[in-house]
Amino acid sequence: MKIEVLTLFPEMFAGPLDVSMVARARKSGLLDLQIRNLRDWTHDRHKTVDDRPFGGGPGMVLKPEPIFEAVEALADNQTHVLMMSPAGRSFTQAVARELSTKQHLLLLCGSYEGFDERIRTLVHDELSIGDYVLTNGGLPAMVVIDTVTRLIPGVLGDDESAQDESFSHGLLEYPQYTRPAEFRGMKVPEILMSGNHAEIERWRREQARLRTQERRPDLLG
Ligand code: 4G0
Repeated sequence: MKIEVLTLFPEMFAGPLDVSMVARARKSGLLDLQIRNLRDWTHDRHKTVDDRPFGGGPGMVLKPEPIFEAVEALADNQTHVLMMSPAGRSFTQAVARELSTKQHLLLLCGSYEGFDERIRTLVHDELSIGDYVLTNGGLPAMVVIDTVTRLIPGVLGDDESAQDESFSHGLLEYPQYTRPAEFRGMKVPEILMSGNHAEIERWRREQARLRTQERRPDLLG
C-alpha cells in the first residue's frame, strides 16, 4: 500500500513512523510512505499557503491553489483522498479496516482555522480521530497511518493476527498476567494456572464482558 501525506510540518513525521511495526512495514516494502511539503506547490517568494477568511473573523484559512496543485500532482483515479479535520466522520477500527483495502491513500493535514471549503471537492472522506482540536492534522494523520498499517496483510505476524482477531469482537480485552505467579502479594487467578483451556476461555470471555459493562457500556449496545 502507498500512503502519502500532504502537510505544512513534514518534520513532525520523523520519529513515530520510523519505529516499531510501521518502520518494519516500510522496510519490507509492504508500506510505501511519502511525506510531502505543501509549500512545494506554492509559487510566490513567501510560499504562502493561507489567507484571511472572506467575511472576516479570527485566524487563517488554507487557500485552495497549492492544495489543488498538489492533489493533481500526487493523486490519480486509484487514489483515496482523505482530509483530517475535527468536523470529519469518526475514525474507528472499522474505518481503518476499510482504508486498509485501498491501494493509495493521500492524507491532507490542515492547520489554522481549516480549509477553504472548495478543497472539499477533492476529498473522498473527511476523518476526525476524536472530539478535540489540535494545532494541525499531523498527529491525526499519524494515528490513521499507524492503525491502517497494522491491518495491511503480512504486516502482523500470524500470532499477532490471531490474537488481534480475538480482540475484535467489540469487547475490551480480558486481564492478562505473566510471571511471577505472585508479585508483591498480588496473585495470578488460579484458573489461569489450571491447564483447563475450556474453563480459561470461559473465564476470559466473562472477564471481558464484565470489564466492558463496567467501563464501556456503550459498546454492549
Ligand atoms: C481542519 C483534526 C483542520 C479544521 C485536525 C483544524 C483535530 C483533528 C484542523 C480545523 C485538527 C481531529 C476548524 C479548527 C487541524 N484537530 N480531531 N486540527 N479547525 O481529528
